[in-house]
Amino acid sequence: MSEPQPPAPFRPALLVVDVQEDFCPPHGALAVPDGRAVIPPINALLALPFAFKAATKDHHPPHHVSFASRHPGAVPFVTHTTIANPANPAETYATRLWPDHCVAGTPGNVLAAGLDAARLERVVLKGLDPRVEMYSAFRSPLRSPPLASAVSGLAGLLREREITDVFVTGLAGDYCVLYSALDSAEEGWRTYVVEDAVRCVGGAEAWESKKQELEAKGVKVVRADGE
Ligand code: VGL
Ligand code: ZN
Repeated sequence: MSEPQPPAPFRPALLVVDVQEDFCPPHGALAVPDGRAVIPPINALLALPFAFKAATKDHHPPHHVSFASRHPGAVPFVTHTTIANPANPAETYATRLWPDHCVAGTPGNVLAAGLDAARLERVVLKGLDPRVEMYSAFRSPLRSPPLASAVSGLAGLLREREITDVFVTGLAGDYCVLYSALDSAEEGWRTYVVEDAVRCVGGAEAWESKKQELEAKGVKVVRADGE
């Protein structure tokens, strides 16, 4: 007879990605369709006993490389540009350009009104380096070598707290939520996206294809509303 095994550890973290005024209608500079609808389900999750609850904020300096206004002739939402790794110009990354958004110190940068922020243990900032795009809550897509300024410290916080499972919510499902969840899974955490607590820049249609990409890479898509 083998010894009874202790239960597998389950120490879940809740990650609230970029639920900021600039990503919310009606006035946000980069308002995600129906973006404010993520707030009630996220608040319900924030009331649960997760081992760690953290939010991220997109936190850009003025003239960030992802702003169309930085690139002569570029049109927000339409033009793409190629960004090179400042530490290795051979590594490049193509990215969509946006309206100026989430600039540090502006009203659009703050966590959205009504989000139960008092329950958050940490707010992790990302996108601070004016030279690099950073959708993921963990790091810039430019990785060879990774720039110190483009690694958020989130992975270390999750490891310190011995997190086993990461539940990702927030905005936008087709950008920062997507890349945060993919990096979380790649780092080895069991990773879930709570789909009723997510909205996409490209609306419901965009979510269907991103969902397939997530599931293909081992991320589970779940719901908080039990539907
Ligand atoms: C995001 C576009 C630009 C996001 C951030 O939080 O999904 N999207 N910056
Ligand atoms: Zn941004």
